[in-house]
Amino acid sequence: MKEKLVEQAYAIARERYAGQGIDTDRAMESLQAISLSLHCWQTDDVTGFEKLSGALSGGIQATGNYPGKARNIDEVRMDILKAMSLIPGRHRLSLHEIYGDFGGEAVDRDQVEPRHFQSWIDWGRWHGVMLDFNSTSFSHPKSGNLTLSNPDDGIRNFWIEHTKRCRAVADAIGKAQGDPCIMNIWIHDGSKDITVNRMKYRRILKESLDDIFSTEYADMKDCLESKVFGIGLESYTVGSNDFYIAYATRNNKIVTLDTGHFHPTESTADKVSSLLLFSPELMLHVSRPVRWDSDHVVTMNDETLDLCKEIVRCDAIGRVHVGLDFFDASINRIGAYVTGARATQKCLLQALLEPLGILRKYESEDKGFERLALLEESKSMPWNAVWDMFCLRNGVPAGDGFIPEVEKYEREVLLKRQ
Ligand code: RNT
Ligand code: ZN
Repeated sequence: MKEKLVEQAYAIARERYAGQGIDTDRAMESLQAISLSLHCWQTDDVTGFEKLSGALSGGIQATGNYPGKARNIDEVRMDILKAMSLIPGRHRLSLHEIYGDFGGEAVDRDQVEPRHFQSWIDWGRWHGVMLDFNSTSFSHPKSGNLTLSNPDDGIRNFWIEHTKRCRAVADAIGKAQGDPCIMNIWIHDGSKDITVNRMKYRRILKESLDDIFSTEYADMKDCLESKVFGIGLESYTVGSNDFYIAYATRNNKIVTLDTGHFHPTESTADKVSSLLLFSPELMLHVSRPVRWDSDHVVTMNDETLDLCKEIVRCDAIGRVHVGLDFFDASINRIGAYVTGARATQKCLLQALLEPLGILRKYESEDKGFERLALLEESKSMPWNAVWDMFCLRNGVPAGDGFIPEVEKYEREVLLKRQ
């Protein structure tokens, strides 16, 4: 898009927002300060670099066979940097344990050490990318249906050891980057059919977590992610929403809300204020469920908009870690990152441009029609002109200008990977 056009449109938008008491430059500054935590696993359909890596398990699925999937650590890094070059702002990268730099060695999950992430730490420092972390309980011969909640001592202890080591890795990362590494724990544990032992597995999970968290770390933060069900584990999930909310509030841990992990008409946005009243921080996995937790690329839909608006309305930008979590193997994977990340940022920007002062005044005066009407009018305010200006100021393509860039990368890099 022509710079001149962006500037002209922005000048008009700034004036219109000023009429509602909104400073567009300040909104852009706030957006600039929000780092998304980009998930590394869209590059290669959640495969990772383990020597003996098996099929994706744990009730999650990446469907599609689009060419160009990253095959090794260098390709993942290259692809992430390409995606980041088309997303305005500075962003973090969230690694799963299976993306360690194992140098061709077979390093089992209970053997992982900070040194396996040294090259990531160096890479992050070199490129100015902060890292976050995830333990990996799926896609392993010992994954089965139960990991941390497994009554079998051998299997459970294996996963306890894995998760403990992951926390040590996260702490080492956090220390090295001088900023806490946010570590997420999601386990798939559950049951395909009716269980008569709901309490038993949850009690074991509680005890495993108590053991895992018995070490205090200064440079990492723990997050716990629930979900409703996984494929092949439809009847029961040990780590349910209730379980983790109770556990996290009692133990000062952070809850991760994945937007694909609730019943289809349940609002993730509505959960933000409740959690923030009892916990200082919150972690998000922004995703797009289509009929199930399908992990489609995030779009600027009502759910994502509502969620972002809620963060701003709660005045909680600094308390919420915004991670992305989608993996679509049926389209260009770099394009998937750029589209999903930009959609999330567009939602955040619209939230920051909301005329909250006026809306709240209407509400306090019981002016329901006026509140509704202004909310409706806000939808067609020229936020897109502010977005284009934000891109311009960040030196990334405005509008759809990133599409040819992704296509060029596909031609020159991705298609040569066959
Ligand atoms: C799965 C969870 C989890 C994973 C990643 C790979 O349903 O959303 O966050 O997507 O850990
Ligand atoms: Zn998730």
